[in-house]
Amino acid sequence: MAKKVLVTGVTGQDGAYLSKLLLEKGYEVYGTKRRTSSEIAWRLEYLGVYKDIRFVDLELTEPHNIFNLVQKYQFDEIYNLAAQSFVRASFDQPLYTADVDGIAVARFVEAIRQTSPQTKFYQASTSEMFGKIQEEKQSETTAFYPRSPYAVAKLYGHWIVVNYRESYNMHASSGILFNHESPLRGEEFVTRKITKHLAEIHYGKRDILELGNMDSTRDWGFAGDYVEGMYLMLQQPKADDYVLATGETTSIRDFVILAAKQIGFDIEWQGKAENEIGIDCKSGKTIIKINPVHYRPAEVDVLLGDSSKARKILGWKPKVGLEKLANMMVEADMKWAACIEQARY
Ligand code: NAP
Ligand code: F7E
Repeated sequence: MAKKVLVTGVTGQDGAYLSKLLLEKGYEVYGTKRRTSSEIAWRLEYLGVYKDIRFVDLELTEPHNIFNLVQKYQFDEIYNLAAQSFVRASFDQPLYTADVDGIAVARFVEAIRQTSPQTKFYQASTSEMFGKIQEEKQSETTAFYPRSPYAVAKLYGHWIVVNYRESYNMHASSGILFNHESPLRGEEFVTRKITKHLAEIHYGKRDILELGNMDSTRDWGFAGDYVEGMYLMLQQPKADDYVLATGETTSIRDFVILAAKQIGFDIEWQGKAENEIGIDCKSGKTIIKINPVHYRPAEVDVLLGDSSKARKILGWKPKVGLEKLANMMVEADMKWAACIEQARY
């Protein structure tokens, strides 16, 4: 009989890639949607799996939604990917973020403990928990120092998973994933914003790409690689926590240069801080400006992951490097921008 799996947040980037992987492995995939979800289909349709998902309603802030779902379906595995995942927004919605990204995790593990103890659980933890980094390369043993309400909420989710595993011997694992991107990345996140806006500028459909702090650096991988790591975590005899990362870190500015080059722009930077601009040398036009509205009250300056444990125990490693990742995103956004009425705007 096919294994039954629940993917919360199936309409998001990781949910789409993970559900495709699990369907290929023969799972019966249940995916959650909210009544308020506006465009539930586009990522799943892009990957050609929409029709294969069994949709169930779930609003994470409703405690009984989680309890009823866990009890009713007796899943073999649950991947909890649903979250308010935008760090900047968490500064404006700290309590909502705490509920969705923190307390809801406790609702899941408690529902599993009470009603479906055989269910294996994956929690989507994050490198944002390292925040103001305490070691040059961050691993499972690095101390956390969260720098946003998002990271604080995720830290609660992370520790409640550890606590339930240790208290009740549950198969509950936490993946501490560094940034991972794709053509399906939400438009509010910086890599996708860059590839999308530059593609629109190329086709004359936008004048300026506005950014915030270009000096922070991130360890960016490809989402398709990272969902394989999630799956591998739940196939282990014992649950544990694992970092997934590429081991390379790149500044926002360098990602802009990389994507711009792939589109055919040649950027020259002028000015400093809020007055910095990026000029396309070929056209002489200013196409990048700083808008301080994108600055965060507290920034995570550098993230650089050490995923040796996952590489050794799970046999996991990322296959797609940054140049190829940027290229995948640029190609998709160039297609969408060229044909704007079909694009996701
Ligand atoms: P995403 O694209 O923003 O997707 C988030 C998903 O959560 C969407 O399906 C969204 O549903 C759902 N959701 C949000 N609030 C909800 C609520 N109150 N009730 C039910 N569902 C809700 O995120 P992602 O990039 O795929 O990331 C997946 C998970 O990994 C998240 O937990 C994120 O925090 C974590 N993470 C991501 C990264 C990364 O670099 N991508 C790195 C580390 C950890 P709607 O479609 O209805 O909005
Ligand atoms: O920002 C800077 C910004 O929003 C990256 C989420 O998936 O990964 C993601 O969180 C950096 C920050 O991702 C803009 O200040 C400059 O330093 O793409 P981001 P994030 O905050 O790292 C982690 C691992 C998660 O868990 C999260 O769920 O880019 N930046 N200018 C900008 N960022 C945005 N969004 N927009 C700008 O205009």
